[in-house]
Amino acid sequence: MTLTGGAPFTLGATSRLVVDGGGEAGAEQVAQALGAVLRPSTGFPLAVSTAPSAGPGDIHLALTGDRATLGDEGYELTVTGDSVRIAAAAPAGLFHGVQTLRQLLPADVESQFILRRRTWNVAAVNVRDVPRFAWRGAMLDVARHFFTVREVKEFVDVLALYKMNVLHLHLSDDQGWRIEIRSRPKLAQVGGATQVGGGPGGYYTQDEYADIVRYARERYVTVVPEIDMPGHSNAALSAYPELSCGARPPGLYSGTDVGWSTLCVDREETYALIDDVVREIAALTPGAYFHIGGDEVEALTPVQYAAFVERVQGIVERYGKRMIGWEEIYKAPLHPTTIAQQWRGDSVRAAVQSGVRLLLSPAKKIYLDMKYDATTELGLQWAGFVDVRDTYDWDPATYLAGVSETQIVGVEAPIWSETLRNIGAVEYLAMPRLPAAAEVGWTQQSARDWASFRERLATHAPRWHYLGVNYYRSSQIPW
Ligand code: TNX
Repeated sequence: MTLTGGAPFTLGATSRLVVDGGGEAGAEQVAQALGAVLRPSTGFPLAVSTAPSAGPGDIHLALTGDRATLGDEGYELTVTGDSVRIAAAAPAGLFHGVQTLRQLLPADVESQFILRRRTWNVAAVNVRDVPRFAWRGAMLDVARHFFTVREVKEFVDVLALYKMNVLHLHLSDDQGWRIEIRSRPKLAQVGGATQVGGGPGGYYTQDEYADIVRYARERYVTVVPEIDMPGHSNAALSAYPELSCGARPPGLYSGTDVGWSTLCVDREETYALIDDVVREIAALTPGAYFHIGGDEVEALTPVQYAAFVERVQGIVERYGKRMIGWEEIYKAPLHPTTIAQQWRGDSVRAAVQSGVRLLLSPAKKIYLDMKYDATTELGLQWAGFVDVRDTYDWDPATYLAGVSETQIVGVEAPIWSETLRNIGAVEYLAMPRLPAAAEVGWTQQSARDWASFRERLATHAPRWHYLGVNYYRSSQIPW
């Protein structure tokens, strides 16, 4: 980024959003999205135009960026006294450029009410911005507590604001099954009927899930669905008890113990059910990945576990998806297209040796369900306290001995919801650590600096106030 020192750009009543997208629908949608952000606060009409030339006062979105240097997600932003120009090779890059433009405008731009006397200036600047990692995600556990479609969309809005591009939905666990499976209706109807603490739970119909996927996609966020197996499966077993061969009889569970449940891996019926589930969810999911969980299985032998994971990898691939699983899956023979999601870090080197790539979610750094400090009421603390600096101040490329940058697909911040009963509680733990995780995923290590980050982060609080996003006022940040 270079501040050129020239006169600032001023958005005005006659400014237009001019799209040079070669007829590509995505580019025009990004312009509409920008208009939707700018119109309520400025009160300007900001007409979207596909006229060939942008004039003074216009914001110009152009798909003329160089794909070789910008990829699909990078962008160039040029602000002069005359105009704003965002260039990218693909709509995703334009969308990211738009998020940066939002941040360069005064925080008041996020207001839902017209602020007529405000001046809408943007400093003259040249930005060239390309993500470090391809996978920059957050996981929302909708199984321990259920979150409504509206709540999930609010969460997607926050991801999009920080250029995160993956929403991993943890759709099943011991306490709840959260997605309709038409060939196995009891999974959701019976298995979705409770949550931690015994509330009503809930589940997404397939149409609702598709709606979430579409909403996320419009914001360049890919949904990765997770069905946790063979453990964390009590909700499924309470719906279909015949698939259990465990010591503990399945029934709805609203506690928070882990490790005790498992599908009966030696029965063919189990794989028939998994086939139905993977087939239906894969058909609703445009993204390339299907997450099979695979974590914390204490009720199987290592041989049983490995054979199960290998067989499920085949099912996932039969339905056109690549498998991802929590790091324990390295114990099975994996294909190089499979991803292991590191979280404890004690075992993943073996996975890398088999050619598998890693998604990094080290609990001590980016488990956003950990308490900030001893006074935090929400959250857990098994991995220790995690304040903003812990989430920010580490380098994925050097974090694990024997694992280098090329073996890492990216970083993901999980939010487990044992203690989180609504999206306001999720936001309290996510913010302000989620923007820290986003920068770990986006920005080259050489350009990252805690002293700068904390100053920049502080300026976002007024934006969160306007957006209605809850957050924790960490004492590490000069708010
Ligand atoms: C471990 S991380 C789990 C989850 C819990 C979480 C709480 C992982 C793969 N499994 O079942 O919700 O800790 O922090």
